[in-house]
Amino acid sequence: MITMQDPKSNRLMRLHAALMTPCDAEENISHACLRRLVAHVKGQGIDGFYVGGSTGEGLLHSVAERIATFETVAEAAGDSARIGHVGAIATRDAQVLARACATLRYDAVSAIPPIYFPHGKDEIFGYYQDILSAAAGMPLIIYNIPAMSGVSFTLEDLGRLLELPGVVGIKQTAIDMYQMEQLARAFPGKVLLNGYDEMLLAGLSMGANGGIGSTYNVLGAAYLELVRLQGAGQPAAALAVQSKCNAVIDELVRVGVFPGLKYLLHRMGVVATPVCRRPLAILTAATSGRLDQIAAELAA
Ligand code: MN9
Repeated sequence: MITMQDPKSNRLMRLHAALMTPCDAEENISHACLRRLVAHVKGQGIDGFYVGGSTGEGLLHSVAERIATFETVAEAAGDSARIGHVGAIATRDAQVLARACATLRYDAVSAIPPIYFPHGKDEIFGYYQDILSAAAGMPLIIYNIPAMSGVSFTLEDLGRLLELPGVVGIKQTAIDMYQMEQLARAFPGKVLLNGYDEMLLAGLSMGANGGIGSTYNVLGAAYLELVRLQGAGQPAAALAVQSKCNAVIDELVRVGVFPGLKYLLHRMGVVATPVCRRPLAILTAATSGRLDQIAAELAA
């Protein structure tokens, strides 16, 4: 187990894989492959799971499917930390999901802001309060991802959210490293998780005390090494590891990150198909760029 910057070692202040959700050829969730993937991620030393987020295609699943995924990961993850992503377009769905995570003894829940409708900030705060009240006692991590949610939180907005009883931290998926540092400075006890893997080193340097990432599914050991090197005061060596990871991320971004990761895991023999739930793409040998070669290198 790694200890991040906080010596008290909060269970949430670590690297969590934004877990993919494997599918069979008909786009149904494959729970057998999901268990295999959890074991694969743990085998790399990663002992935290963020379940049903963007990477997990949670928003493309029904509420019942999302709960079934939470259940399988609860069984498969052992002692690892578990955060359930419960964000939804409808508050009531998010509440049902939060209750399920509470029943399954997840460490925390997390949620994107409500999407599609252009809600005012008060409605968004109400949504988070409703999630907190649905699953009393569940710690909540705000998922700040302006590029995909369309919601831009100012530092003041995030501060207001962090003051709600039960809000323990933020998954900060934003390129604004200034805001990362401002959050770390203003809220030193809070869980601050870096969301863009390609900037993990920058995030840690600007005060993040952990991370959540899609590419931890395949590069988990490398990121753990990066964290170790950064903590040991070896920034140049940490940057070399970051650059190695980013060469893989460059290729994933070229073909589409989530379909690309599914394809990689498929080619590595971890999951049975490269299928994502539509409208996400399904990559083939013809559309997967250099991923066959990268899969062979990662599996070696
Ligand atoms: O959860 C992920 N965020 C998104 C974190 O996909 C929006 C990241 O892990 C990215 O996939 C990754 C590649 O850009 O940094």
